[in-house]
Formats: sequence, structure tokens, C-alpha cells
Amino acid sequence: MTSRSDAPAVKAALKTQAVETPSWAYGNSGTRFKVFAQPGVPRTPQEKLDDAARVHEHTGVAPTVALHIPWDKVDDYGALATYAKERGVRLGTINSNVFQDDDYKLGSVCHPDAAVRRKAVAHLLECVDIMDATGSRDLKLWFSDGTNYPGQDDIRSRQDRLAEALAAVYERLGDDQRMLLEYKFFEPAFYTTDVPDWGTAYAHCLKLGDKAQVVVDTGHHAPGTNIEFIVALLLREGKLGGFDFNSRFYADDDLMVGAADPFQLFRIMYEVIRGGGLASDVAFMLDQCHNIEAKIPAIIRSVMNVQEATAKALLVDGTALAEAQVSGDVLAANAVLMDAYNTDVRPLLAEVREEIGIDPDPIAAYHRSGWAQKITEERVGGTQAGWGA
Ligand code: AOS
Ligand code: ZN
Ligand code: ZN
Repeated sequence: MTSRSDAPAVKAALKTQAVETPSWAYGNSGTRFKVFAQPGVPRTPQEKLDDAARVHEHTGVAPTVALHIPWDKVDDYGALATYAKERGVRLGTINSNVFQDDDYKLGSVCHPDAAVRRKAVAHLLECVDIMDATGSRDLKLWFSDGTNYPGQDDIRSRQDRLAEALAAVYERLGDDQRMLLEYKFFEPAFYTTDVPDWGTAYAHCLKLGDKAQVVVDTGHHAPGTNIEFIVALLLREGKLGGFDFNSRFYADDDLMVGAADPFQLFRIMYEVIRGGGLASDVAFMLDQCHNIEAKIPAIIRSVMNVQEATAKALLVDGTALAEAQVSGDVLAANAVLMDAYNTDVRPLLAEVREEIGIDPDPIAAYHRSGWAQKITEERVGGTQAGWGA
């Protein structure tokens, strides 16, 4: 928060923001009905990094790329980190995957069979080994675990199994590493989900210790949920590890962040700034799939949407807001927020981009760059990597 006239401070803050892009967003993706393949899509983890480097080049604020294991499996993760560095980006969060194997039909770390639980934990520990090789700070844990029918399994025992697995992974973390526990209210399980909400994630993270933090995926809530309240509360408790940003209209739609409800994104970013999150260790990650739109420009657009919401949140006049709140002037307080939200911050962001030496219009610059034509011509043959590839 700042005063309206403090543009240099707003610009300085915007220059410090970093948005992590997900490797899987560059690959083909779809719904359970159809994957529409796009030309020029990456065939390897290296090609995903090539595309991510373009996003960083044009936005200036997307320096890291999240990996998903085993979708981004390589023999030498140190070499992959070097490859990224040579292209001006770094490897970021390691996303684990304990949801794709047949063994996980009844769950992974919460599965009733101890052998399946051991397999899942072994994968999570392997992900920490990968973090050691890539220099990644964060391990993101999302579990598809849950049940479909009342009585299918014991809700409390599943929580015990979850706690046991999380403790084993926590134990393995290095001093500078963290585990980010993601919650989701339903899907693929439809009756119970073992980490359905922030409260469950928070309770487990609290028991584990400081290196366990909650990650808020903006698409993982029931309609009408006040996500900014959750953000404010987790920040206040020192337990907000990061975001998986995306938009939802109905369920976990994974559409571009800021597309469905830019006002909600602004309200979230306001609480982030109010809670000191912009200058903290909160990870701003995208978790999106671009099923029908061109992927790289969609990711650039998403990064810009986060920046626009952040800029508006930074423009909230903190002094005027506090005065209105203390004096009980409900309408004036609301007007302060709405003034900031209704400000067109695109000229300010264009200036920020010029000041860091990039084109003020990242999308136009990408289209002019010829990258889309180049990858369409060059990336023929092989298997296109994608969501689940
Ligand atoms: C799943 O719904 C979650 O959002 C996870 O973050 C997941 O790992 C990611 O969507 C990639 O599949
Ligand atoms: Zn997510
Ligand atoms: Zn999701």
C-alpha cells in the first residue's frame, strides 16, 4: 500500500515481483473429452524451457519455471538447470505426481495398502533429490487422494496416513527447502478429498513446522468462497507458501489468471500487499492449461494480468483507507479500494517495462519476434510433450 502519488515506489515494487510459469502450460493439454494438439508445442523439457525463456524475455518478471515429475523427467537434472540458466531462466518449484499410476486408484499417501503408500512416499523423496540437483527451493504437493462413497475408507485413518507421509518428506527437506501443501475441495474424488481445504492443509503444516506452508490454488474453492480472507489469514499466521494462479468459472478450470474475475485477483493481491507478501517468500506461480488458445501469448497475458492486479493493489491509498476505516466511513473506505481497482495501470506498466529495457507491449513483441513461426517449422516429429506426457 502506498499513497496515490507514490508512483516510483509502486514501480520499484513491480520490478521485484516474480511470476513462475509451469512447464505443463507450454505443452498440449485438454479436457477428458479431447486434447487439441497445437503446432510447435515442445517435445522435451528443454523445449519447454526455451518457450519459458521467451515469456521471461518479453515480460521481464517470469524468471523461473516449475517442473512436474515425471512429465519433465530427464537423466541429469543438474544439466537441465544449466540449460535453463544458459537461456536466462531458472528451475523453480518441483511438482510431484502421485495421481497417474494405476496403483493410485484408491489414493497415494492415504491409500489403505501400505505398499502403495511406500511407493508414493518414495516418489516424493525422489522429488527432493531432484530439488537438490536443480537448486529448487519448493516441493509442491497436490494429492488426488479421496473417496467416492460414504464408508469406502476411514476418514480419520486416511488423515493419519497423510500425516505420516508428510512427516517423512518434511524430515528429508534441506535447511533452505520447503514443502507447499495444496488443497482442493473435490476432483478427482467426489465424496471426500483428503486435503480439501485451507484448514486441513494448515493443520498439517502447523504440526510439521516452518518449512511446511500452504499453497492457495485460486481454482480450488467452492463458488463464492472469499479467497482473499484465506490469504489474509494464512499470511497473518506465516503459513502462506505461495499461489497457483488461474481462473475458474465452474470448477478447477485452469483458465488464464485474471480472465474470469480480475476484481477477485485484485482483492487477493491487495491482501498479499497488506500482509507483506510481495516482499516475502510467497511464491507466485501459474497453474494453467491452455487448451484452445495459443500457449505462449496466453502465458504472457497471464503474467501481465498478475502484474496489473498487483499494480492496482499497490495503488491503494493506505493512508486514506485507514482514515476512512477508523472513522467508520464505509463508503469512503470502499471508494478507496474501487479507485485503485478502476485505475488504468497499463501506462504505468508500460513505463516499468521500458525502464527495465523491454518492449512496453510484450504480446506484440512476442508476435513480432517470429518465435511462433520458428517453433512451428522446427518442432516436427517426436512426441509432443503435454499435460500427462
Ligand atoms: C491439481 O488440480 C492441482 O492444481 C495441481 O497443482 C496439479 O499438480 C497441477 O494442476 C498440474 O497437474
Ligand atoms: Zn494447482
Ligand atoms: Zn488444480
